[in-house]
Amino acid sequence: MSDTVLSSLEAGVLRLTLNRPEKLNSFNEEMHLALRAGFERAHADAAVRAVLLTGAGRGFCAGQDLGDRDPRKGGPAPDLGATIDRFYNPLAGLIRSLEKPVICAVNGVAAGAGANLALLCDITLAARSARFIQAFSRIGLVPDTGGTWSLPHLLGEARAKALALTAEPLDAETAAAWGLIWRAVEDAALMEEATALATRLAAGPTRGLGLTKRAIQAAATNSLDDQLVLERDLQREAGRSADYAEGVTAFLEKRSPRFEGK
Ligand code: LHQ
Repeated sequence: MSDTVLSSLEAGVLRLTLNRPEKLNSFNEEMHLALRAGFERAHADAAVRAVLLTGAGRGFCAGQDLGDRDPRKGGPAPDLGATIDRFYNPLAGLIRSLEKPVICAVNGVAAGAGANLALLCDITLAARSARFIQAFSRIGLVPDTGGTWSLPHLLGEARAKALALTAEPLDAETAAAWGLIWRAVEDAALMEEATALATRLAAGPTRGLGLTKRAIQAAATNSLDDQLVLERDLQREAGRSADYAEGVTAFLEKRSPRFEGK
């Protein structure tokens, strides 16, 4: 497996670490394929009950590796839509459709597609020194990797447009105060806190958590009536899980539950 993404499984948590630190973990083709393989494993492997995504070195991810497409080398204009079809959109789909919690620990600057990758995860924590930059407008591009969806959904149009049009860096504390991410954490405490959170969720009733993720995501397009019907259907499914029986039994027996994700 490529070392552009480091992968390890511990206590049900699949840790995926973007690992091109000298390029601030910007995406080349190899790193795209390695990250996709990591999320495909998360889908397929029942031993994976949560994913923790982070970056090696001082950055989280600086988006697409711009060195891969040097216009000074000439040739026809690149088809960036094809790159998005091939890499970014399938990655977004894998993260959103994974019915297991995806925690993101933004350890440093997150720019372009790197920023929007972090926003697609389920719970995003960031080191206080981290910055979120919608860098696209600096090079004449449009936010991708779901940015034009995540930003207005999470922030409303006014802040979404200002961030995307100006590409001004947003610090982690403001990102948390605005509701763009879950929490800003002291730099030295980030990985410990993110790992503890991922480990706690991985030991939880992960089928129910996965159904909860599906329900909340569906709310973006559903009416309240549709959502009420969906909640009923998912609750029916959750109610048939072994984890629900264990949760209620443990409550009645006044002990901690032992969930198995079944
Ligand atoms: C990089 C990069 C990088 C290569 C830092 N590439 N080397 C989708 C479809 C297809 C194509 C186009 O793109 C997309 C989606 C996108 O993501 S578009 C947006 C692409 N990303 C950017 O525009 C961000 C570019 N990077 C930056 O603006 C800065 O590096 C930031 C603000 C992230 C960090 O600034 P600094 O902390 O000052 O670090 P630095 O600029 O000195 O970078 C450190 C090294 O990393 C440096 O290499 P060097 O050899 O000089 O030490 C950079 O060249 C390299 N690097 N980002 N995207």
